[in-house]
Amino acid sequence: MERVALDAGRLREAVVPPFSRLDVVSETASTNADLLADADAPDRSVLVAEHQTAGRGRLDRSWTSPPRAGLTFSALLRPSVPPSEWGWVPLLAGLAVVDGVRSTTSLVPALKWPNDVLLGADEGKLAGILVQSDGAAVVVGIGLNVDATAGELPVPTATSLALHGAAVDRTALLAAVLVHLDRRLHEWTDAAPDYRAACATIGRDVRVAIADGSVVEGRAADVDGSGRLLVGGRLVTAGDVVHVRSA
Ligand code: BT5
Repeated sequence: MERVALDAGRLREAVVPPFSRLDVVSETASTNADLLADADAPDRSVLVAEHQTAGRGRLDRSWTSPPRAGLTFSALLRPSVPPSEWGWVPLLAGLAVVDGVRSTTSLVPALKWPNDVLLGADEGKLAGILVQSDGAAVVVGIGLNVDATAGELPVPTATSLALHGAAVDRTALLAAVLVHLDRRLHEWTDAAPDYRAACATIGRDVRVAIADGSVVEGRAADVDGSGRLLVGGRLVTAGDVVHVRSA
């Protein structure tokens, strides 16, 4: 399939500033890993790859996407808010993806706490977010499926904008997501009402698998100032959420 390359010049014109620098590479292992290894990278550096050969998910999972079929990019941030509030970074990134998709298509994705963007009645995974930190900087990586066909997506739970009928210019979409990301990062926790409105997890019965092997079940009530999910009276910092469907 012939796919149009990203236009780095147009992207820079649209987002630098507010971002400090933006590079597009044709291939790398992982944009998150590259930015994390760049100790001198200024606040709001962006790295975009047309293809990742070892894209990372959370824990030891991976993110896979054919060249130019989606957007795979990372932004390095040096937040002025205390690290106790950095748990909001994935939530703000998710909101920025929703904002960017809404402004360039007629589709309205939803969020699954903490790092998934869902689309459609069957809640397919449209985008995933990976936030990593070395204590000084935070790197937020986003993988977003744009043109990918069902056969190209790695798992049946994945979906793309094209599978929902949207034909979108990836350069325009990426510029929109980045502009909204910058805006959401200025709002920080002031974005909480918008997050609650966009988040399909809040108000649902959920099962959360925590990395230590434990499972928390209950109604997801809210997120707090640190980005934690309140489930059945317990605050959860990280985990894999399943939205439990009522019978
Ligand atoms: C995530 O992890 O969803 C975070 C993905 C972050 C990817 C970006 S791309 C730019 C930056 N650089 C990186 O190296 N990573 C970031 P998690 O919640 O652990 O989900 C991973 C799971 O999603 C996999 O185990 C698959 O089941 C599924 N998956 C993999 N590729 C997918 C895709 N293209 N679309 C939908 N689901 C996918």
